[in-house]
Amino acid sequence: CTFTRAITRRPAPSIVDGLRAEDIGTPDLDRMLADHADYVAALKSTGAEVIELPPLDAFPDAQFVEDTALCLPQGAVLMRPGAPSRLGEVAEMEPTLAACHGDLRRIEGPGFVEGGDILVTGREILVGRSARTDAAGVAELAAIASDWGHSLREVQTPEGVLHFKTDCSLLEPETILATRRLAASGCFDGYKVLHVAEGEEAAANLIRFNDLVIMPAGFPRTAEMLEREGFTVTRIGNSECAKLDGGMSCLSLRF
Ligand code: CIR
Repeated sequence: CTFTRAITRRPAPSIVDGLRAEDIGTPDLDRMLADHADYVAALKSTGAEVIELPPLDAFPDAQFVEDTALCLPQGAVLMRPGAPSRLGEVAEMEPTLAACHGDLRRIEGPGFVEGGDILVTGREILVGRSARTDAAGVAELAAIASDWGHSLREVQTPEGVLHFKTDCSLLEPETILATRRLAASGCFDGYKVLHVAEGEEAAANLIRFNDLVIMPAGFPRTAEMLEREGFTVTRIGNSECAKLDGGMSCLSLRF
């Protein structure tokens, strides 16, 4: 949970064309930019350096940088997004990671993996198969992880949930916040699991970043539970990214 750097990308006017499972309204750029600025400020407030990349109008989901790469202490792995409109985001991220993150490996294909399906815990890397991440992609990532001394376990993202991490987050090396529907699958057996409050499933995608838990605003019961558990919680508006199925983890790469 200790990070010195993060990479973010400012949203572009093309967010109105971003992918979404269900249309619940058109995202507003000014509001998203204001929330994004709060998010970057929260990351910086912990003492980390934030590399802020410029908007990419050609890629309406490019602010969700997490899906383009996995950063590990040994190096970074460039992903291969299963969403065709997002494949090109990886090449846009590559120079930044090449400049600041040592060894650079990549998922070559034909399989696919998106970073949102990967949860790195204190003991292993969990990768959820999903509509965006397939068996071939997981196998390729497992080989790279093994080269670097990590064990990787394939799990299943629940049906109808975009990414594995849509429904879970790491709070401490051995403590996970999850929805009941995901934890019920048993994939976190052996970990300490805290559950988001009933009806607050969208609070499950948050990040522990240094001393802070950075979570979406509007989930008071989950926020209070985390505070009772001793975490310092910062709430960030997420109304516009939520219209594109995005949340706190999607908006940064952290290392
Ligand atoms: C997508 O469908 O790819 C974007 N609209 C949302 C990506 C969210 N990313 C994430 O959960 N890591």
